[in-house]
Amino acid sequence: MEDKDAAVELEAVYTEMLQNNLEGLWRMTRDVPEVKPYLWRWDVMSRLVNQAGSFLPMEELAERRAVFLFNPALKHMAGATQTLYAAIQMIQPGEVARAHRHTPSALRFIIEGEGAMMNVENEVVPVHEGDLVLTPNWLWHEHRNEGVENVTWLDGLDSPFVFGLNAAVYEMHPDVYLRETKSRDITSAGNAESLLRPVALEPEATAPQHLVYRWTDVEPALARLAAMETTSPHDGVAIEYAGPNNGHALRTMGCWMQMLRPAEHTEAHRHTHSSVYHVYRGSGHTVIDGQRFDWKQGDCFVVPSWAWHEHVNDSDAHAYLFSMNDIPIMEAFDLQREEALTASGGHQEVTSTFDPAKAAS
Ligand code: GTQ
Ligand code: FE2
Repeated sequence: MEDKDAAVELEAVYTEMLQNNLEGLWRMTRDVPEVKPYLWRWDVMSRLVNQAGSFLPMEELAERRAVFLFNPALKHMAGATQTLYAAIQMIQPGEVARAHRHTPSALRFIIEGEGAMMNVENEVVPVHEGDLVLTPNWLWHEHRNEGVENVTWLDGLDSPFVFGLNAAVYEMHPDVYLRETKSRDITSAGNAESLLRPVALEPEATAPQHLVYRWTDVEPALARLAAMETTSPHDGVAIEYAGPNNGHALRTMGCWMQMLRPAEHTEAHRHTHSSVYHVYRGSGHTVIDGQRFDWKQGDCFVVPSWAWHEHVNDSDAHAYLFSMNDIPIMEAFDLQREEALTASGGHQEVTSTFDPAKAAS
C-alpha cells in the first residue's frame, strides 16, 4: 500500500517536472538522429537537376540551381550528415548566380562542363572538371557560365553545423553582382606540392590559404604518392587539399582525393568524423557497417560517424574518390577517435547490398 502511494506520488513528480520543462536524467531516452549510410546515383541526380532546370530560370531559384542530398535520418534539415551539406548545382550558359555571402563555409568540386567562372571576393577563377574551389565563410561569391554547355558541380557546406549553432547569417550583395568579371587567374598553383598533403602524414599548421586546387596538379601528386608508398591501409593513396586551418582547407571542413589502384581493397576502420564522398572517376564498392554500396562515376555516398567502412576498386582502372569531412570540427574540440578493424584481416562480413530504389524514403 505504501509502495503504491509512493509510485503515484513519483508519477505526480514526473508530471510536474514535464509541465515545468524538467526531466530526470535517469528517464532520458536518446533522441539523436542516427545518420545512415546512403548512396545517391549520378544518373538520377543529374537527370532531376536538369529536368528541374529546364522549367526554372535562375530568377525563380533562390539564386542557385542546387538540389541537396538529405540523409534519410535528417528529413527535417538539409544535411547529408549532422555537419555536412552536399548538393548538385547546375548553371546554364549565360546565367549568373548572383553574389552573396554567409557564415557557412563552402566548397565546390567541378563534376562536368567547361566555361564556368567563379568569383570569390573579386578573384575570378575559370574552373575545369576536377578542380576544387573554396569559399571560406563570409567571402562574397558569385558564379557565371560564360561557356556553351551546362556546368555541374558538387557543393559542400558546413551549414548543418552552423544551423545547429544558430549562427547562420546571410547577405545578398547590395550591387547584385561583383565588380570584377575578368579573370586575374589567381590559380595559385605556383607550389602545388605544398597544397596537397599526403593524408598519411601529420598536417602542418602553416599552409597558406588557397581558393583553387587544380585537378591537373592533383592527379600527378597522387601518382607520385603511389610511387613513394606513403599510403595508409585504410585510405589508400590519399591526399588532403591543405590549408591554414591546422592544415585543413576550411575551418570546419577538410577535403580529400583518394586514389584506389586496380583491385585495391582498403582495411576497415571507423572514426568520429563523418564524410560525404563523390566518385570522380572509376567504379567499385564501399562496405559500410556490413552493407555493400556499389558506386560508379558521379555517385555520392555518406560514411556516417563511427561506421565501419572499407573501399574496393572492382575495375582494372584507377578510381578517384573526392570527399569532404568534418575532421577540423572534431579536432577543434578534441573529439577525434578512431578504431581499426583487426579481425578477419581488417575486412567486414557483407550482410546486405544497398539498393537506392528500395532505400528511398
Ligand atoms: O552556390 O553559393 O548549394 O550559398 C547552398 C548554398 C550553394 C552557393 C548551395 C549556397 C550555394
Ligand atoms: Fe553561397
